[in-house]
Amino acid sequence: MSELIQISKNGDIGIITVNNPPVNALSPGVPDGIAAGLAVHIADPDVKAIVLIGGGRTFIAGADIKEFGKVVSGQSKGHSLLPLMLAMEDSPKPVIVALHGTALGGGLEVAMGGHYRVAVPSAQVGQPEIKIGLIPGAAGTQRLPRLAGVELAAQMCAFGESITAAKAHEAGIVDAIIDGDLLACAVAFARAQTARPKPREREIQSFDPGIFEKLRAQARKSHRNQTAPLAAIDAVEAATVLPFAEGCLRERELFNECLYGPQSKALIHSFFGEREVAKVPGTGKNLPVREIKRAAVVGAGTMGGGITMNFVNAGIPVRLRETTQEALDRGMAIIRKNYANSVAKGRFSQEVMEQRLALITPQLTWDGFDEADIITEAVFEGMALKKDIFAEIDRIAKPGCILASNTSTLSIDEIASATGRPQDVIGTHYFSPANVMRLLEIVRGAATGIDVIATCMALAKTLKKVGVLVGNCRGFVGNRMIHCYGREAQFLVEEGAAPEQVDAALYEWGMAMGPLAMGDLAGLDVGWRIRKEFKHLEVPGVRIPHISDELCERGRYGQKTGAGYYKYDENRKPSPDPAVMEIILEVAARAGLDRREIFKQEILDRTLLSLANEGANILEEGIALRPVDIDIIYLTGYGFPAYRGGPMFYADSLGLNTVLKRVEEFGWEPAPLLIKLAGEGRTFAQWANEVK
Ligand code: 3H9
Repeated sequence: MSELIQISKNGDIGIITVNNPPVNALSPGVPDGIAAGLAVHIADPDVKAIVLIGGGRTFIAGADIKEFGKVVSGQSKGHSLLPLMLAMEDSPKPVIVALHGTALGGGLEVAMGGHYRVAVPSAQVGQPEIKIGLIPGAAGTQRLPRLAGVELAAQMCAFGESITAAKAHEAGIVDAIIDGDLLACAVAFARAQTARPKPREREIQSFDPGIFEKLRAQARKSHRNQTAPLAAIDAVEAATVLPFAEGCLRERELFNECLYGPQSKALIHSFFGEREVAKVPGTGKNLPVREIKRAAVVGAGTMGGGITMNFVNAGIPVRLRETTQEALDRGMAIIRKNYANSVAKGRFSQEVMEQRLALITPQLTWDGFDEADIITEAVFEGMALKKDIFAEIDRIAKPGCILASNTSTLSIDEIASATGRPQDVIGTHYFSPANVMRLLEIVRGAATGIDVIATCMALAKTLKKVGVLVGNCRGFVGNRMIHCYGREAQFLVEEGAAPEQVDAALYEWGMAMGPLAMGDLAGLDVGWRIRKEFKHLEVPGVRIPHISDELCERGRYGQKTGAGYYKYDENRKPSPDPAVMEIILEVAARAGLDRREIFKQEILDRTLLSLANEGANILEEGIALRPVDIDIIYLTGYGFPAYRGGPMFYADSLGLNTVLKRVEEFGWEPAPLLIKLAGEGRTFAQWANEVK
């Protein structure tokens, strides 16, 4: 038997244990090992029933996702799990599958091959394949409707959300919930089944309950432009019209379409990318991190309020300081309103809301800041103001306290220079709305201690954020790149496109919203303020966009003033505003531009490729650790569609030669790394593997 699988016996019950840490994925050797274990127990006359269980923290969490890339590139033939499942179901002895942790994807499919399933209350089951751009590929779409009913099965396969053991029990996926030792109880359960006829789900036929069109409409909305959810619905629908074996063939066809399509590659890149960004050279299990038990936040504006909510949501009490009672009351009222909205939507109870609010101490003083383990500054983007605050908190904070700035653009080193402890100063750049967006850019200053970095990476996890380490430069990674993207969007408008045309092109391509609408949402005045701060850095003769600043000069800051690139009604619904077109024409005339017709492809290339070109500079300067870090920043903080993998993955998928050609056509300065890689016919991903 391979070391991935152990077999043993408990009296007349044969046991097969899967041991492929950390998540017991169905890597090569695991399915064959289970099949071999099954054959041994079937051949053993003393064995009356068989239990399949996962060793360690979980049952099988699915196929080994790393293998899919090898199959697509032809390095591996891959192999079907169907023979294993048929062998389980055709076993003359009952097969009982014992579930704990997460039985996901291929894991749930293997479990459904057994005759019975038992689970501990904390177990979760699901078919999450659509999250990596696939559909269940080992009869999940055919067995689940037969076990759980068509509607629940279609929902689980189309949207990928797991369900609890209790719900699985209610739906008939799980036959018994085990309170007590899982293996001992599964063995007892198995013993009780030895004399009973074994159910064979595959012989049941499902029927269409008339839900598929509704589900398709829902999937088109919730998973805009994505192919896998619709393929999953097609496959479940096949289970209602075809016999089991033919349904499995249809499922395989649809699975392969997804596997060889571009979206699964991008989503798998995103799955591993989210985990890779957590790996920071020099940090690791052996490096002790500082304990964060109390936090303090300076500034109760939009960002400070959102940051406060993050801490208290994780059970960390916060001292929240403002300079005026009015600002403090306004900040607390917004926090209260956000929580009340969550209660109204049923996300948590009023009691939880009150508990969270009770963890916030709103105040006008520095009281208690000397007890905080981390102080986060979240005031306006002004260097002088930030330096004053850091000098003050340097005087108050206890030794070892982390001094964090939420600055989105300013130099962490300059901010740190206002303190006597630059090793404790770091940037923690949250994204608006800070209580919702998953990204946390962690900005390393020249002197920032490695344990401070490790602590903030761990803190990101505690706050349920994706922490990405970046270097210190103007705008860091995300905003430095978005500056290029926004600049091109404005240039396109100055040269002839309407704002709604630019936004529609990028929205249809998959961005959560267009760049100009995004500016309106974030507040155009934020960038305006920053540009004023950096006015001295403008290079004479280099073209800069003017529309956003012109809008701000006229009090059009975006949604918050009811007008920006669009005008907004009382429900914040945007509509094009002729007044904006007048401003655009005025700016264009002043710049001497001959407005022309602009097509969609130009909009897409100029905005999206500007991200990749600047990303290449960022990589070469070492501001981002790897191309995937840039991708994850864009997927989790900027509404870039995960099924396109992120700006660097997207550029790789177009081919860097093509990207370079376009960059040159647009008259931009190409990043040296882009020139080099395009010349060598390589990708950012290949470069990253070599410099590792
Ligand atoms: C499928 O099953 C298709 C089928 O229909 C069959 C078709 C033929 N493969 O997330 P974590 C790694 S598709 C390979 O940090 P957690 C992960 O990269 C699959 N590796 O832990 C990480 O590695 P590292 C359907 C995997 O406790 C380590 O394990 N299944 C896989 O926060 C720990 O992971 C899914 O989509 C995998 N399947 O969460 C489930 N899973 O330490 C995907 C994990 O080097 N997995 N790794 O960074 C998950 O959702 C979460 O990992 C899970 C645990 C909830 C299981």
